[in-house]
Amino acid sequence: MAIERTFSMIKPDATRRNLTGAITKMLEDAGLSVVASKRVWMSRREAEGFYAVHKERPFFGELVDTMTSGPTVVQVLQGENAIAKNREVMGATNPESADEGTIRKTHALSIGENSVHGSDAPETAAAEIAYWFSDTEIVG
Ligand code: RTP
Ligand code: MG
Repeated sequence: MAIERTFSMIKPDATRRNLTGAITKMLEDAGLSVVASKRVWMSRREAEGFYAVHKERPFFGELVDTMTSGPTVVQVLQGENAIAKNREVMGATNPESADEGTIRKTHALSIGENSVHGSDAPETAAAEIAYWFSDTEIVG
């Protein structure tokens, strides 16, 4: 199986509750390695650009408000099948539907404050990594 990289975020609802370490441990315990990591307080412009694909959705304004409400930890994760594995560990978007043992079931507050983000495909992973990191910031 191929070694992949994916982009992950620990969202403001989670950094605010001091869950950066607990969530990172769940990712690492699943076999994913953190090969880049930094804490950012994103501007509205950065959040709108990152989530541009959702700009016509009714929840877009709320999403940007939430993502600019505090610090986010942006990370690049590396491992076998990293994109799918990360999404498995994250659990469903709505924590009420997420499986037991997933990050969202364990820690998320609501569909909006759902603690983590993870890329959904190789193309989005590459674009999202490049949005937040330069090549020299990623150390595999
Ligand atoms: P993500 O992109 O954050 O990893 O999560 P996802 O694929 O499971 O969810 P997606 O459909 O891409 O939506 C992106 C984020 O928007 C927020 N959202 N709010 N209020 C709502 O109905 C609603 N729907 C989505 C969530 O925080 C979701 O993670
Ligand atoms: Mg998504």
